[in-house]
Amino acid sequence: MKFMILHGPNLNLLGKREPAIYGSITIDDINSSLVELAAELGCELAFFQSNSEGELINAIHGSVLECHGILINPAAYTHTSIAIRDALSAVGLPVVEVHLSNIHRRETFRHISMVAPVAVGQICGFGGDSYLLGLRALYKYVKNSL
Ligand code: CA2
Repeated sequence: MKFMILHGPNLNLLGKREPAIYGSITIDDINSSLVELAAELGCELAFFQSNSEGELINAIHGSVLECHGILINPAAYTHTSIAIRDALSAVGLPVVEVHLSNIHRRETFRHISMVAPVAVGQICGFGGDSYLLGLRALYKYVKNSL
């Protein structure tokens, strides 16, 4: 089993800017912890981060050839991108949406997710652990549907 891990815009800055909001964890720390978990579960991962909506959409399209599911933190595109939602819906792979922060406790514009209706589920508010919980959930979901 292989899963695509997608990180949206500005997540490359994690741990380098605004630690008061997003903590000191970096995207490399998150990816390393996912690699460890994947070894425990016995699955493979592919990683992609982009600040560009189109590049994220191309990565979603590419996932269908080699992946069984997508774990995505669409970052600010969560709240705006019908194009990313349409791409996820079009490829038809199971999707788990994750966020470091609890988007429902923040500004009202973050309460809406374009992606959630096409995802199996959403995990938010647990910092870097949101990704680990999300991978476990996605792995189990796919395993149960094979
Ligand atoms: O909590 C999350 O994971 C978010 O997806 C993060 C997004 C935000 O727009 C979403 O509402 C919730 C922002 C990612 C920006 O990351 C930064 C990291 C360091 C410094 C500045 C931004």
